[in-house]
Amino acid sequence: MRQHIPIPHDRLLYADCYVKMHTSFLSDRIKRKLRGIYMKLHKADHVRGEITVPGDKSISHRSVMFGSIAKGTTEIHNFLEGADCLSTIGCFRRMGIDIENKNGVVTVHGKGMHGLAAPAETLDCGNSGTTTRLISGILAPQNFDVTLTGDESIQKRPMKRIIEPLSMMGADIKSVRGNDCAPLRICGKPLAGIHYTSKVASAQVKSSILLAGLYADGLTSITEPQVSRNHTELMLKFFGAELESKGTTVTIWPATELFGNRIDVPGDISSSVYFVAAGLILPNSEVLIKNVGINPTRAGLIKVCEAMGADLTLLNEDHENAEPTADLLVRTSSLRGCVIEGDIIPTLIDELPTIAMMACFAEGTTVIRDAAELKVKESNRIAIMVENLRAMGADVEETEDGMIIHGGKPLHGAVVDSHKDHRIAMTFAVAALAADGETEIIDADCVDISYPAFYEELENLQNSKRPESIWYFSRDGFGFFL
Ligand code: SPQ
Repeated sequence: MRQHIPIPHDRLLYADCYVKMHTSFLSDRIKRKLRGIYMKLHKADHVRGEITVPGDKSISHRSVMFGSIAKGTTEIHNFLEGADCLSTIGCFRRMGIDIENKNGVVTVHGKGMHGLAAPAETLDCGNSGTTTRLISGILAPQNFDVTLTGDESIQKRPMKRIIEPLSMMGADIKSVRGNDCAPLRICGKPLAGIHYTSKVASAQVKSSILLAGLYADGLTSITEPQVSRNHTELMLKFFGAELESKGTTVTIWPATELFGNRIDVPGDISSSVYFVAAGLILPNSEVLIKNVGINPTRAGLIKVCEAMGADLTLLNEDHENAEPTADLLVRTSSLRGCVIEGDIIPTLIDELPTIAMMACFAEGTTVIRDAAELKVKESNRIAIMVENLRAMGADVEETEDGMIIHGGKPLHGAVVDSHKDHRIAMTFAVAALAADGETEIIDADCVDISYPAFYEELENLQNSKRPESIWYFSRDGFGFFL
């Protein structure tokens, strides 16, 4: 029930505190060290409070990359200091770009489109597919040679999807082991524009081609089966590039210069999904997630929550900037199953593991299809989700391109393997709070890839107070929820 009564925001109703993690008596530093080998979680009574999730990973990567090849300074506020984005910073520093990281602001001193220097050693992209694929598009047209690699997972992820179109543009890019995976050897060459029709809706493929197209002779365009996230298009335009998006096709004109700018990175909707899920499936819960990016090419989660009957409200919507934001207010809900397929899939691809877990707590059946891309992420996210959900007692089937989840069966604690995939670890940390007994997550420290403070923040919400009133600002005026 929503009431409009003037109660100051700082008057909080204190709830009982519950400490649910075995390790809660340890300092955060020691907890982080132990996490790789030891993370046990137990059922929680609720999650309550306010949270600000870290900056968007996709936008953080792009702001460093584009800032490096732009002229002048790019100041990045709310940059995500996760391992993936730090890998991107590391790569550009090795190519002579001065990048400062002080007091939460990353400053990139760009050297222009032809200012990168040949790195003395192999570039290490760590665990980051975004770094590997986008940087390849920037490196293919340079006048130096370079080798790119990454961790065990990156060396298994498919790179043919970028090798093929970049080669069509004239690039000399090869998989060193001949298996279409990293390490990649790129010998810089002049490129020519092409029109490419991609078999997959992938922002990484699209961005790699568009970045190469910035340097190419003539127009470059790409058509995807569905529209993937458009952060590259929005940010390149903001930095002065000429692009046009029509339906599922994006065209880029060659550029002579980009210009650095200030970037305010919105909170990552892919990091918010864990708190959305926790707030919806745990009893007596209410979570306000502040300043989340709701770019329509990323916000499929909101539509699915609606279809599942979730109590999710968007507050303080801000559409002033190219990347719109809102606060997400979620409350305990009776969820129902739904079908997730087609064009919506690229807009929630990274949220699907968590949505699949949420579906276990919904009445009825949830069908996820057209999501075969999940198999080639940091892990095979279909197989791993099915394996781990089953270990916790869920009724779930693996399909060629998704999952079928029969909800309503209570979950119990189990040992679940994250396979060093950050999204799997975070999904099962939330599942653990809603399951009976104890859940142990193997290689739980992989959350550092995108959300280093995840476990502490999840724990805080279990101990947190219920915000008595939440101020909001919407198109209809001011108000607050009680
Ligand atoms: O960077 P990486 O490792 O590929 O990260 C993931 C993730 O879950 O964090 C995928 F594993 O996100 C991708 C996302 O799935 C980030 C991304 C981007 O920034 O352009 C786009 C998506 O991948 P794709 O292949 O659909 O373009």
